[in-house]
Amino acid sequence: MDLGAITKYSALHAKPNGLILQYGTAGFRTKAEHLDHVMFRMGLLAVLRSKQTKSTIGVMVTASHNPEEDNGVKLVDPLGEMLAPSWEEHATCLANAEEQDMQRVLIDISEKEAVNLQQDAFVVIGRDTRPSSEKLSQSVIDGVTVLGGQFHGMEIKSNERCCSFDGDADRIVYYYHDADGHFHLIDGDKIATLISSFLKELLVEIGESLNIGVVQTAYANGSSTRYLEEVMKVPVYCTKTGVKHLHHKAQEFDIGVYFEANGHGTALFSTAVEMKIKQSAEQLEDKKRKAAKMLENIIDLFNQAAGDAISDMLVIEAILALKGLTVQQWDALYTDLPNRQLKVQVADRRVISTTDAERQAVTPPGLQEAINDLVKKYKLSRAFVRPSGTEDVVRVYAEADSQESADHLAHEVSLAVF
Ligand code: 16G
Ligand code: ZN
Repeated sequence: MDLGAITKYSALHAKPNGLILQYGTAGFRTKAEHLDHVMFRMGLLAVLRSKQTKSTIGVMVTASHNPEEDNGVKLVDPLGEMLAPSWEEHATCLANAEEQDMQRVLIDISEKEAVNLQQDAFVVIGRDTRPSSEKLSQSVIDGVTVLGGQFHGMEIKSNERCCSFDGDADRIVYYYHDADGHFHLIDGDKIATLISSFLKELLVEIGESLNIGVVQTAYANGSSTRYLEEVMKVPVYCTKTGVKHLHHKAQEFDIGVYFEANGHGTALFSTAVEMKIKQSAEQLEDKKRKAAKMLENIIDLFNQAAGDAISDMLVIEAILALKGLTVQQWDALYTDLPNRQLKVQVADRRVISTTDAERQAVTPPGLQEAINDLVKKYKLSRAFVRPSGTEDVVRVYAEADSQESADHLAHEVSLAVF
């Protein structure tokens, strides 16, 4: 250990005197302004843990769903598991050591854990998009480098296909940055399009005419609905927001593909269809047999109990590979209409009730007429309001032919809600 360098860098990330924090359920979490020293020290600790385990250690800078002004950090052990409990204690000791005691605590930990300081160390650092996260993750990097560890800043190369899951892995979205640095989101609507068109092509190949339907919510981009209905000739149905509504509707078809724009979704196959495809895979010849076999395998890949981001990803990756599609070609199937979502605080969100799968407001009287009049002012436009089922707010959605129009329309509709 280069104690001189540690002292020098630690002073740049000095601990406020007397501040005590605890490594809790989700690591350290508090107001971002109190975390600089913790980040630096967790960088140091991650290096020691990496040297001890002779493996890569993860450091995640986030406070998840906490308010934006909060932040946090947790360490992740080599197999992706939570940090070992004895090291949680070390983390708390190190984070709370006053400036003059910090080095001694660091040496104590490496002695207690018999860390071979000559060992290489490798740390992967992740962070969210909070305003404070960039600087705080830089403090982690300072800690890692001062102890001679190597780190990896995840970086997305242009045109590279990426996908993300939400925390409980029941939502998935794909995305990429194009050569001009523009971000392209491939949401649940485009995933439903890819999956349903692939399934439809296989059915044509097999020579089966089964009824296949796509289920969406009011949040589905108008371009996706138009593409599915007009280009793909697949019937599209709209239900209320929430997986349970989509799932139950999708069960009405031989093959029901459902996705919310936010990435919740899967495909459901009736028992009769599954049997039929199995038979076809055994009885048919050549190309038809091959297509039936492929469909049989794809059916197995879906999680039909619930939308499952991991199995959705495997299905999508299989389809892209089989069709030889790049993420850009997939994205280019249609262009999303610019859209805007807003939320409005009202005294009682229950005064708004809706019908037609949340696309029309029934109460308060006059609201839907007002929305209709606003929508008429813009091209390719659509807007709706609905009370949130998860927060005490009313949600507003608007889409139109340009981002400016979508923004205006959403704003005007939100004023009509008051
Ligand atoms: C819940 C739903 C999600 C829906 C969201 C809408 C499940 C598993 N989750 O998270 O499907 O999109 O609520 O929230 O059904 P909101 O009513 O606040 O707009
Ligand atoms: Zn989820």
